[in-house]
Amino acid sequence: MQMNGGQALIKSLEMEGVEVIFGLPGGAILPVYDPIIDSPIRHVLVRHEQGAGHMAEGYAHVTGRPGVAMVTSGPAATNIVTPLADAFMDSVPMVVITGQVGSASIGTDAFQEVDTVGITRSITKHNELVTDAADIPRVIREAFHIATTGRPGPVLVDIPKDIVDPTNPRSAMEWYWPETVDLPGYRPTTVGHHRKIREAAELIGRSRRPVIYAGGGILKARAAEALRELAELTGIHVVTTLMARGAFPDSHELALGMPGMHGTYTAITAMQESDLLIALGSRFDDRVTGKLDGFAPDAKIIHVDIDPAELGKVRRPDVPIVGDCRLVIEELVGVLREMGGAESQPDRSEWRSRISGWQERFPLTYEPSEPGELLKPQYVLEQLRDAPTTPEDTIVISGVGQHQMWTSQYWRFDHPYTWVNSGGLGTMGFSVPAAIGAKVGRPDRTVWAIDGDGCFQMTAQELVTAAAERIPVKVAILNNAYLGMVRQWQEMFYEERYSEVYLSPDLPDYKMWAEAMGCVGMRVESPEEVPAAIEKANSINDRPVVIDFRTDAREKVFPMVPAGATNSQVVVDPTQQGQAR
Ligand SMILES: Cc1ncc(C[n+]2csc(CCOP(=O)(O)OP(=O)(O)O)c2C)c(N)n1
Repeated sequence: MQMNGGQALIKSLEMEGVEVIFGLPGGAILPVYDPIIDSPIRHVLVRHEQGAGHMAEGYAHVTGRPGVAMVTSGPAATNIVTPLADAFMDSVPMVVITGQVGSASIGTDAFQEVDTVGITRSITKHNELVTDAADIPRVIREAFHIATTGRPGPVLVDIPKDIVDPTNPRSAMEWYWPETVDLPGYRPTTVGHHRKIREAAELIGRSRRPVIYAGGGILKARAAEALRELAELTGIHVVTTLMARGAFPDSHELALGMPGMHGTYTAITAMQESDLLIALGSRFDDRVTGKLDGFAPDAKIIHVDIDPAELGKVRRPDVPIVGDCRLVIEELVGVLREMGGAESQPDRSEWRSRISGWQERFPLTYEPSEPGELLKPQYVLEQLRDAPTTPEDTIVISGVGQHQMWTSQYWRFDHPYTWVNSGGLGTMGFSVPAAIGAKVGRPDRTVWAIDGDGCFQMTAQELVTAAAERIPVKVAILNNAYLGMVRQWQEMFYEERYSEVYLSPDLPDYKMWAEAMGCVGMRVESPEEVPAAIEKANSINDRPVVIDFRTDAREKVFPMVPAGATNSQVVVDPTQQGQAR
């Protein structure tokens, strides 16, 4: 069948099962926008291309399917650079299509020309400038294959206007759909090495103080059940990194919560004192290890990752295993069972009692506000989490800053794919658009974005998109009138010299702003008002809701491992500082 390149592009997306594209048109991509009118694919028209990228990410986080964004050339392409970098750091499967100026104009500084593949080379898993309309189906097929296999990540396809423009003979092509993908040199290893898996099982059997260090790779590999089986079979406690929250239920007796700079005391300390770290789909991020020299000095390392480049990148593993986390864990469980299962595990009662001692002495804590004082952000989160109208499997999305750390700490994640967050890049402005994408992917779920007032101001305009498209997300702004996380560092490390962090609680007026964008807006100032506001927000399902919670700016996130310190130097909440460690 004869087609033009634009039609072939949309048809290729249909063939890939794409149900939604997040994007915004412009000159160079216009010919691809035209056939969308005749396609069953839904298009969500964003207000800024950064929003399109984060929506695609949010969609991918909660569905496991690749998110798709489409934008035009030049400034549109540069606007989506941040989401690409974000998705690259957090291994989020995403396909971004950018328009490009016509082939003959490339390199001439034509209107709205940028070197998109050049700019995005180091922040995409793969990117490609298509030069021939006939290549479009193959390139799209390969893009989805690369984005979703092995270590997932963003793939960018740059499309010059002439090869999609029906008025240009260069766009004419004969439609085909490649049955297979042939990419010599790209063959991710999914099955782990049997001998290494056996070595890992033996190491586990000899360890007295092991900890499972679960990372985001568990979620990417759909390995949450396998992880649980491994933990229960061996009785080994699990820490879940910021990216892995939800991969192991927080209510489980073996759950230690989040490790790292703002992790729980017990997760940090158990890793630090362990004799074996079973790192599963985790990457020894500096926010987890603290000062590397002093990190978990006595621990042997089993490191499982689908990406061979991760093994030994930061810390040399004793047992490196390249493979898909789910497949490797399942095989490891099988080997452990053969070796005698739970009965053959050593007596670790002393380790368990040390862990429970830390849990008793150093739980997460904060001082509730006195009547008449401002709200505590942790209190707001507890109320939101425990409200009878908040479903237990609510999807929670955060921005970046103190509110992100409190949300990760105080929410109780008992289900995988309920926590969406910008971990690696730490992108302010992530939460509102990511929440919109998540709600599009899971319209059956309640979706709450917990945002900071600073973050909210970066991408709030996407609530216009949400209102226009009837995507009823809920946003809780923890409005402390500051760039709170930066303020915390200035307070602790710059002698309270608060340079350029004050934002004002009232400017903008968040309630009016929300209403102007077609949302329901509310403001909450005292603890007594909190439950009713949450109940009202949970009951609204025909439009977005924004609650401006006025919170206490003096509140700091604890525990904290100061930058440059080792994890043994974790600073606990002031009320716990006298406790014996
Ligand atoms: C795009 C971007 N710019 C700057 C930063 C640096 N940064 C990290 S947290 C933070 C403050 C966030 O403030 P707010 O959204 O109000 O959240 P809070 O910390 O008060 O909860 C800043 C500026 C960043 N992470 N991302």
